[in-house]
Amino acid sequence: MKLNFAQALSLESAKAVLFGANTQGAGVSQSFVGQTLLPQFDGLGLFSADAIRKADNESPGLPDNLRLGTDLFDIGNLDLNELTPAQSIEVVKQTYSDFFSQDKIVIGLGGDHLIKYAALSAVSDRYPGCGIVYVDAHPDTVHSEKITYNSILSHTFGLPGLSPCNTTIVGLRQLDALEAKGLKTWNPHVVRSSNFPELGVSGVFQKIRSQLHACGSIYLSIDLDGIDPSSAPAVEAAYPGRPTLDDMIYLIRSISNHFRIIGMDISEHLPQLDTFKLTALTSARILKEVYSHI
Ligand SMILES: [Mn+2]
Repeated sequence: MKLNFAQALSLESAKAVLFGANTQGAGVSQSFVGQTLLPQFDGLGLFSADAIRKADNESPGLPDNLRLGTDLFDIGNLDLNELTPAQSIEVVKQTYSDFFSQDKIVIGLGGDHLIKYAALSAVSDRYPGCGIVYVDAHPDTVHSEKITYNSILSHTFGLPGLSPCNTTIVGLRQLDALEAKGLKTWNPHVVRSSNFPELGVSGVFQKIRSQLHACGSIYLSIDLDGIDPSSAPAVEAAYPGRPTLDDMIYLIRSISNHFRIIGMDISEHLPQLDTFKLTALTSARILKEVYSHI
């Protein structure tokens, strides 16, 4: 399946490229919602990227600046069947690396948290010193040898080109003791969910801008549970708070005005829970907004 909005005539001529990667293997949280759904994922053979494309194709809409999708090319889904988690990470990393080396903006739709580590590994190689805006209700800072949903940033901070001082976690609102310990150890920048009513979304952007002032480029990594469940309910570990979709649109526009967004990923969409397709539509809107500013 392809996203109808993506209308570039060829990959070569496109400025931005979109792909799906249904990575699986980062584990599931204490809610166990994902654990009960995973076998159905396999049974349906459903890429969550396809659920996002399908929702947007059925209910299309332009980004705020009305830009058409003529510079966006959709290559479809990567074939990760039968691959181990480590092999999947390598294939996704290589995909990001190949397109980065062609100077394209790279947009990957997961899949679970493994897509984040794969993408960030490629960012580290190609864009050392790049800033990371990491939208997530959780810090993912647990120390663990294995690459799991709650240890992604700990592993990311071990990559040579990326660092906590160039990273902002946006929307933080749910931490257990282990995550809190890891957060204290690594000490990345944070914008809490509760900062949104305190600062307003423009104040939140100013905070991000000053936190990441040393970075020219920004990579945007979105765990959908970081978005307000009113905009993105179909996730395993939903927890109330901000940013909303409109907050995200404002932040994307502001970040694009002051930095260069080099790519993004969106992960953790559970189509089986997406009764009204709000989460899919939110995901599609976010990727179109990012694209619209390149
Ligand atoms: Mn999360």
